[in-house]
Amino acid sequence: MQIRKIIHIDMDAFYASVEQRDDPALRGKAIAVGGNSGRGVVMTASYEARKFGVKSAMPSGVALRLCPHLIFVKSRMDAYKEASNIIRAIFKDYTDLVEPLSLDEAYLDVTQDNYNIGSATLIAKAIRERIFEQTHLTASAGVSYNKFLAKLASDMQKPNGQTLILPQNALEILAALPIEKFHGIGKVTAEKMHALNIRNGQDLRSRPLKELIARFGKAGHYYYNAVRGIDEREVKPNRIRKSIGAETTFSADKTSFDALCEDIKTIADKVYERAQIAQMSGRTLTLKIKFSDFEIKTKRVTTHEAFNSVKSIYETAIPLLKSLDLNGKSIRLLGLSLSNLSMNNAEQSEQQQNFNF
Ligand code: TTP
Ligand code: MG
Repeated sequence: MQIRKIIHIDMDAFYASVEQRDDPALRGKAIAVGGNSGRGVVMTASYEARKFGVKSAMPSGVALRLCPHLIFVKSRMDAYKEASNIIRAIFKDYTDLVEPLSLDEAYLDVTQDNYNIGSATLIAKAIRERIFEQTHLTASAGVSYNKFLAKLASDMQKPNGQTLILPQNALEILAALPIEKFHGIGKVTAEKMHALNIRNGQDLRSRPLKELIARFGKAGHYYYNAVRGIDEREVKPNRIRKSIGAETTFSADKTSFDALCEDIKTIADKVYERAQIAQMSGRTLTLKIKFSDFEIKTKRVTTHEAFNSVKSIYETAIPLLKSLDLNGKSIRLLGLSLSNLSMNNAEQSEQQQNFNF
């Protein structure tokens, strides 16, 4: 098997850097992106603020106590998305195997790059230079032979740095690594490990697979491999979603219009829930019906405004169902989907983002 070449790129103090770029008065200052009202939290802090201990997810009140001259800046999701689109286009230029993890970071598999450059180190350098030219923002990169190590490496010389972890150095680096720095080991697991006297990679490596699985379930297997520098996870390019839908195949075919309306309600609920999770809404609603003889009919409608409630989906779906000539034919499947999708507005995605971190 060929050794893979993986790059992990992560922008430096991303939201804060965008704010400092766009407002010269903020440059060189301790700033935090986020609200400083009662329940506000710091989304990210500039490196000047980090010196005082200000960090992501910290309540704003705590941050102000640590750094009284901290300047709070309201987030501007659109500006971050714009920068994110630019960096993603740069990544795609070098390889199709790009897996974004969030707006500001992605894995790239450059085992075979589009330009036949052949060196992941050179590619990472070129990408960082292009990012700076096109966005005036800096990025750090990690280069290694798997995702786990590439991600670890990108954090080792932040900001504006690049680190290579070669197979022959991986074990030594991992042995010395504090357990809470392992990607995939959260706060709770780290505490559990501390209680078991596992404090660094070396401690973790001394534990048998059986014990790790018994203590941590499936994740135990991942930890066991990761600490040995083994991580076979592929770089998976995210597909662009074209539609969000749900459908039901009935256990017994149905003919009653009223019964079908009830089902539509349940399906509309499901579709709306999925759209919420994806933070997307669509302007086209499609109803799909499969008859008992497997004939399929669809009917769709496109509206000016996106469907933003279960009610709007349901109330549009019912006339669609009516307009299909059912003629008492029995139906085995009913489905609804939204297409013509767009991302929900900035504030909503922002809230969602905070949950995700
Ligand atoms: P990160 O890459 O984790 O952080 P960062 O880019 O600000 O800093 P670093 O130089 O250490 O990489 O996250 C990227 C952006 O995601 C960050 O700028 C703001 C946002 N974010 C939140 O909104 N809440 C959070 O808890 C975290 C960690 C990040
Ligand atoms: Mg970052």
